[in-house]
Amino acid sequence: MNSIDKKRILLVHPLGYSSEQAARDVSRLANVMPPLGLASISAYLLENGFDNDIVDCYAHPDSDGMIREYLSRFMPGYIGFSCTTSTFLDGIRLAEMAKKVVPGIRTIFGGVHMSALQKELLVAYPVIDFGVVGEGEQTLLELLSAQEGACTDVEGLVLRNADGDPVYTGRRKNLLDLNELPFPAYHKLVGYPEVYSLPIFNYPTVPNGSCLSSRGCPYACSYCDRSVFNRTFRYNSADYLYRHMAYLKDTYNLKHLNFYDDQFTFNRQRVVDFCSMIEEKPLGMTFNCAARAEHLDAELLYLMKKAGCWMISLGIETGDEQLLARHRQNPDLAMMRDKIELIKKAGIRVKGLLMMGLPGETEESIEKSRNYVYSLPIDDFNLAKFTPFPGSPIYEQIRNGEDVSGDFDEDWEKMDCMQFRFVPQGMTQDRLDELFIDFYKKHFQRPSVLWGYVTMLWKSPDSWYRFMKSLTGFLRYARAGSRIHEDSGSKKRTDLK
Ligand code: B12
Repeated sequence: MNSIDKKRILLVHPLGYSSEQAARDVSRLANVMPPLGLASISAYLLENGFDNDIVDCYAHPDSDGMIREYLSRFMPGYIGFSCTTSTFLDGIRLAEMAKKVVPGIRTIFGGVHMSALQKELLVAYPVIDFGVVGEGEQTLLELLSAQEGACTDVEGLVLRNADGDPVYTGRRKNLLDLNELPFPAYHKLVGYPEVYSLPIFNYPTVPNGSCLSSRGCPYACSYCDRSVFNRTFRYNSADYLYRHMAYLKDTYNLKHLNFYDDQFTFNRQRVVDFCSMIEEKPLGMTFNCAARAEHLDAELLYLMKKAGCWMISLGIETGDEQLLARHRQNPDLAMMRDKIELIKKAGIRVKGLLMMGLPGETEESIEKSRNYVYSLPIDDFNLAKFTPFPGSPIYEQIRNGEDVSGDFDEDWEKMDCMQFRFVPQGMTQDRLDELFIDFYKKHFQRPSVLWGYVTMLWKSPDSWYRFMKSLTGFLRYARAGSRIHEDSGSKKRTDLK
């Protein structure tokens, strides 16, 4: 039998539920994005002499066999999991499976859920050997390079001491210069770019992809988990960003990119420089990004449009200003409207990002929100079901009893923003579901909106093709509302302690 290869790690992005459910999951039908955090770690480890591969179960739902086979064949010394809250328990299941296939393998968990709950997870789940808090590149490299027993020197790590109690070595003091990172190891993502797809009606052309050019966000909204990057903002230079785009164009022929940065335009000068580079040496690509309204102005938007900006997503959250004031800084809906109009004037599409069911939400606030959204010249919106995620300020307040404005059913596997796990006082889950469906239904019944989707026939023909292919899934979701995951038989957090 082979011996364990301590210079190799398998990196896994768990699916979060069964592969049969994946076929019915409307969010998967609409959008499959590569795990860019893992791809970045992979590239960094390769550059530093550690062999690794990635299994993305989200893109390849039936991956258990693939993981087993890899483990038996290569006997890696480590297996790493990247988990959000909803995928964490699936990661645990896979970690248990890995320990059976390779008994000496060490399991490492990273990503938002581990960064938020840290030691608590090592207490509850003995199968986890190490947790990585915050950014993974340096911490993982140091962990894999450390001599047995010398891991307590590695910053950003949760591990067990000699008595078996979890200890946390604390946040990393010196973070990476993002301009020194190699580009993510896209070649380690099996089927890239074809198996990945941006949300329907969110892109003009194929092949397309997603990309990151910064990390973090300095704001502190109540609902947002900031435990990986804290309230920092670090970014790739305009030059790095240009080279990254050019690389994706030359290597994979990508024609459009979606930047998933929290705040693409936070550093204005960087975007100005990037736009002039594109103007000087066009790449023939378009792009989308997300921004905060405060960080947009007419001149910048004009430059962005010239550089190929196709759509900007804005976090509107709710159209009830009082409710907004309770959850984020600068709750100015008039300013939001002005900025949306500026974006439209520049010839760029606008997508609004909204939430329903925040603490303090009522029938009246939902009505206000709907009226506000329908009155805006936006092209598209996404309405998420508010979920208090570990690591977000509101989660802490609910957990320690400071916020008692609703009932929270903390069932990790179901915390995917597709179901109301938090029900504000005075409301019921059924009523929230009705109002949620109604919000979308009335939107789609408006002639201007329907016309907008018709124009997508020539603005984004591939979207229509995918939409028609997945129509039965979407209709099932529309009929069943949030119930699509209700049969997952998942365990509640409280059952697991
Ligand atoms: C892009 C994105 C998506 C994409 C794809 C996600 C993906 N495949 O990775 C899409 C749109 C599909 C998506 C879906 C969802 N998302 Co999302 N998404 C993001 C977003 C904006 C960027 C993720 C990213 O690439 N970050 C950049 C990389 C560099 O960071 P990273 O992934 O955290 O990885 C670093 C570290 O965490 C660590 N690390 C990560 N994994 C590992 C593994 C190991 C072994 C180690 C050592 C280290 C390590 O090292 C990495 C590099 O430094 C984040 C917000 C954010 N800014 O991070 C939200 C975020 C991750 N999403 C969130 C949520 C809620 C969701 C959904 C549930 C919502 C929904 N219904 O759409 C689903 C769940 C999907 C799933 N299967 O988990 C929350 C997660 C909260 C939580 N506790 O679960 C976040 C944090 C947003 C927020 N602030 O609320 N998402």
